[in-house]
Amino acid sequence: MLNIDEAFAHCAALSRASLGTTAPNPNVSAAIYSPAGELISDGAHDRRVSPEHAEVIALKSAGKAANGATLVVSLEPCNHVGATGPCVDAIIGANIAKVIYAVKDPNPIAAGGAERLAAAGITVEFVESFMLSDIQGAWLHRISTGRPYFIWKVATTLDGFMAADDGSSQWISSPESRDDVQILRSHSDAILTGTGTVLADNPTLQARIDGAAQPLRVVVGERDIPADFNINNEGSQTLLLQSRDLNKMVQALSDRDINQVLVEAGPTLGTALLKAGIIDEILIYQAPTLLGSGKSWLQDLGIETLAGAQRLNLISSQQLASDIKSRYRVEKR
Ligand code: AOF
Ligand code: ZN
Repeated sequence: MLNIDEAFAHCAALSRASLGTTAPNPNVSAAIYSPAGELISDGAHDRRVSPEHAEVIALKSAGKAANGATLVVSLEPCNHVGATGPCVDAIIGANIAKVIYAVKDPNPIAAGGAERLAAAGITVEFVESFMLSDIQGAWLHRISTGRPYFIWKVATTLDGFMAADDGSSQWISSPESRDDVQILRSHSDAILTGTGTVLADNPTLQARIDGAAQPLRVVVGERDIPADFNINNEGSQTLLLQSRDLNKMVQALSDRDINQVLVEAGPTLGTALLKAGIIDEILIYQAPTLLGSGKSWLQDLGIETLAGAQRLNLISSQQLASDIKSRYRVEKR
């Protein structure tokens, strides 16, 4: 018997491996199981390899074994001709008996796949998965709002400081948290920062992982960056916006069909983005240290009373060595 939790975990692992490689498309993965519940084949969309959709990759690799089998897929199969033909046609042609999908396709041009499959006599089941929708969360956000998903990443002491009074700030979080940030960078399509951070820290803003997808580096602010700064090195592209207009920045990144933007900025730019309603998620690595005073990661939000507090919704919380990594969805005001 097919174990759907195991099948979804299998798809999640495949999708995670191609995060950051699929924009403007979603991180779809698919697995094909025999009637006895054994894995026959799988596939994940990866634009570094081909424009083929996950379902088609899995079907091709299953060959005749797809006859009468069950297809588990993280997104509703598409019903349109785009870069490739409709997946629904390939599924029907392969004589798949049952399709289980985890997220409904909100993309109007591709939707309607489930009905087409059912009309062709295939058993179709929608089994909602938070895990698989979270993995495709940035894309789902972009498709439904027309804008990228912005994650503001911060590393703080337990009492909420990102630097001591003398300005020292390096290595607040543990090596494990810092490795996690490298993965997060490679899973993002762009990294956003300000000229102030670039001039102060001279960061590379690349994912220091061999063979990883490298995000576009985006710098906002009016100050000039000298040509020999790390941000201008080779290996990934840099977009210097030479402006403080945050709405223009959002437009520029929306126009590039970017799914996920990782904000690695200081408190001034981060707070401005939050106040402008641009931040969708705050990701905090909290280290078990106390400073008592120092530089807060957040500036004045103009809130005077508790009733006016900016609310957040906890998505997940996890221990990374001695740190706590928490992801919060920002409630729109
Ligand atoms: C993907 N990969 O594995 C699946 C997708 O531009 P196209 O023709 O590649 O179509 C993209 C749309 O197809 C996408 O927005 C989504 O609605 C649907 N499914 N897309 O890139 C996949 N299954
Ligand atoms: Zn498709």
